[in-house]
Amino acid sequence: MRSETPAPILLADYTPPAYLIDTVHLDVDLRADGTVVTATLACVRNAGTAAAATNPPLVLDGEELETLEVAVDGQVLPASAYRIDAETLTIATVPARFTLRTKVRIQPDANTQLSGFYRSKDGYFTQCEAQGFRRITWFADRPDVMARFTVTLHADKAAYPVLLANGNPVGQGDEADGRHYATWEDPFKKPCYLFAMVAAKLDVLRDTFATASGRTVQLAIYVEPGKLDQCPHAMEALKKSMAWDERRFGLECDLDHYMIVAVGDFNMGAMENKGLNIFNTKYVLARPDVATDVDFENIDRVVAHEYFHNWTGNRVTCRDWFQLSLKEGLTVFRDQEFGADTHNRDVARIREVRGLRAAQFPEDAGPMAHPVRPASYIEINNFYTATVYEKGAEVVRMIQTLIGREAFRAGMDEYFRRHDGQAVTCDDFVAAMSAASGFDFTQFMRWYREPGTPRVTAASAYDAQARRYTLTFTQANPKASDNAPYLIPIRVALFDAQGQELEGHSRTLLLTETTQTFAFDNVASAPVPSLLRDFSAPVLLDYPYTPAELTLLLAAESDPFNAWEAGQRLATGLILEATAAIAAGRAPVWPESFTAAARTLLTGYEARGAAFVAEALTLPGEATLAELLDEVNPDALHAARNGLRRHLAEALHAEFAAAYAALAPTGPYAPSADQAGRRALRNVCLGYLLERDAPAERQRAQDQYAGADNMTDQFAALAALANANAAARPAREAALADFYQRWQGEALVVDKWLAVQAGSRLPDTLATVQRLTAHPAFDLSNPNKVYALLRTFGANLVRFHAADGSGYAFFAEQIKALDARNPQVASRLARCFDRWKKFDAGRQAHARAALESLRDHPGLSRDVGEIVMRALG
Ligand code: B3K
Ligand code: ZN
Repeated sequence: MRSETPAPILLADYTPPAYLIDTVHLDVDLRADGTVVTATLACVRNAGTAAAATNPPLVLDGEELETLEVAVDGQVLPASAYRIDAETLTIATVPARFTLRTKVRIQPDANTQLSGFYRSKDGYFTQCEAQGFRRITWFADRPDVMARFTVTLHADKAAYPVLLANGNPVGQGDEADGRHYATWEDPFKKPCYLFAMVAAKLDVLRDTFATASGRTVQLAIYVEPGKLDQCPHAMEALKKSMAWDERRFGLECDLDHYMIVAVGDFNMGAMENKGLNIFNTKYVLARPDVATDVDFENIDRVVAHEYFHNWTGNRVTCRDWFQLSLKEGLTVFRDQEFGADTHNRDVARIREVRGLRAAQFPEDAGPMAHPVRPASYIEINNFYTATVYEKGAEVVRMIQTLIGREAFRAGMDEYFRRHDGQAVTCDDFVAAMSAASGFDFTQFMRWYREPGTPRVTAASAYDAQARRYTLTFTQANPKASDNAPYLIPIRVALFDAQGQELEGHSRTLLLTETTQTFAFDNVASAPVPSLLRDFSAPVLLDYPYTPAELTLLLAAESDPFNAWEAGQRLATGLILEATAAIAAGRAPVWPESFTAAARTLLTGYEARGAAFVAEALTLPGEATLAELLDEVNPDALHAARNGLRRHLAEALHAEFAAAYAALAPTGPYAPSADQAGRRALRNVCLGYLLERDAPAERQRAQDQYAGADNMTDQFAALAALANANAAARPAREAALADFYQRWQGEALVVDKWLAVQAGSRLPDTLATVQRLTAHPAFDLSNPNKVYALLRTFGANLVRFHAADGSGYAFFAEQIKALDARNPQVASRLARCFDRWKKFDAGRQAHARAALESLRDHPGLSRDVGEIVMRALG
């Protein structure tokens, strides 16, 4: 049993730092018995604080540091002059301005958490956000302490020829015993979470970028030796991002050197360290034969995201970690806009919302619900969430919707004019937007403050006599702290019965009351409303649409998001009805009108765009559907969704086959939006075709698998086979064996192989996953492998939530094993339990037992502890 629960950190408790640090000199000496870090800090009492007059003690953060020496102004302190405990170094008396020198030894080879300075295959790397810098040296590890850093690294030259840190190289040379050194100087003040250093053996791809003002930035991407041919796409993405940020926001790169280093062991996607981004290899390496269209697009987005942080996050940073969405929500919004501009805007928005509904809405409805700006946390790493990132981006998007694109741009200019070089809050960002637009955001701030997804219910009335149409909206959010209404922008258009959009009636309604009515005059007949176009606010919207109205919108709506949404609503209604039917032992019914609508989409893909049709023919996912049910019967839901797929496959067999043939590739592969859209639709067709238990369909998938010249098509065929019914078993096993054989040397492709098996709907998936944990391809110390195999399984609704609790029990054991090495990754896995209370009593009993066994596990980390505690509630 845990002896104590750590106390939460509260936003309300924020106080400015007692001491600031102007400059930092780090001398980092890599040796076989550990790395010695000598830090020289120019410290000064923070005059602006109330405590300044009281001569407060100096308290610095540190974790797992072996302290060798502490000196103030050159005088080595006796041990009695300072105090060290598990997390802090305290020096009771220091002058108002002084130089602190500390010497510590750290053990990067033993650092399995991958936070701080750690070993990976090709050398040593860092990850400091949120609180990893304290694992390197004693420091005020908080984002409102910003310092100028100079770093000298010393290491064996043959083993670690590449020595990097933030900023500009200012010196390098050889040392005795085959060693060498390099010194880097970062001209910008930064919080220590943006610190990075690398000592490794890596290959490099170089390029340059000429900025709008005519400066030249040296670009470099460092990767594991032998992988240079997988770098050009990331380099192009970087240059595209740099040009886009100049065009759209007038933001130019402020650096002489911009480096990206790819590392195979990394807890998350990538990290925006100033001038020295460190990336998970997953978001750098790509070649058509090893990366899919989605991989290529994700690389564009992540490269852009980290680059955009250079302004939104680095030049202007967060005052404290509660403000995380200040940089993350804004930067996700920026990378979304970049993706929309450079790929396909229509499909980008659809995918964003699909992602939001699959991850953020469940989070907001579950035990981890928190505001975009949380008010408290136990472990900050648990708050790098879909709410802070994706809902945060929706909040920024709403600001743009409310004031318009031009005023939004002016607001960004104002934000940088006011706050360049500062550590600020979400209020500061919104105040700049308000100053630039004159818009009053007082009510809007509720979006930052409250957890939970608002539910908006709409009703309509038509008065033929007055030719007046009215829409009445009611809003509620049971998770909020009170009943006050949100400011919700709702984009609306009206359509006539023929599917013509009524001119002059497309508006953005500003819902500010709990219940509010909006009138449309001069409306000739009762219209069909299209509500929440482009998903103008992150809400759940209920309106009593008839299937006929939805079918009309699916066919006629020019806003691609709402056309897609109409289709999703139709499918959702059918699947939920079928789920209830199956649970009650009845056979589901599939109306002909739905099949007809799907047929129209499929045969009309040239006009509507293949990428859109691929999205429209993809049914809502099980996790998203589960949120709509009070009690989830995962087997019935699974059977219902697959039943509809099977029904479409039978009814539209000829159309799927024809589209599949017509969409065959005509030229060499390129990851362009157009080609990717065609491949996506063709592979959706393949998936449906394989729903039929026919040897010819299996053969089709096998042929595609064998003949594909790119990973997108090869993997789509493998995935279709991996999910195919019992009769396809031999074909499935053969393809899986071949795939592993072929790609076992490419770590990222092996991840796909693990994931496709863990996500499979086959009934024996748990046994497969258990077996794979012992396979040489799996490695509990590599986060990508853990995410591919275990998190994919945890997201496999029907298999993870098996009625006998076997999925839960297995998972709890894996989390325990992982927690001992890497609490951040373990904690992410623990989130798979979030929605356990949505299931029946039997499943709940099993889930509770698994969660309690975690809670009672000796030595459980603060990370997993917080998740488990909230889940058990
Ligand atoms: N800022 C990093 C995330 C750091 C996560 C720390 N647990 C990546 C990003 O959002 O760009
Ligand atoms: Zn980010």
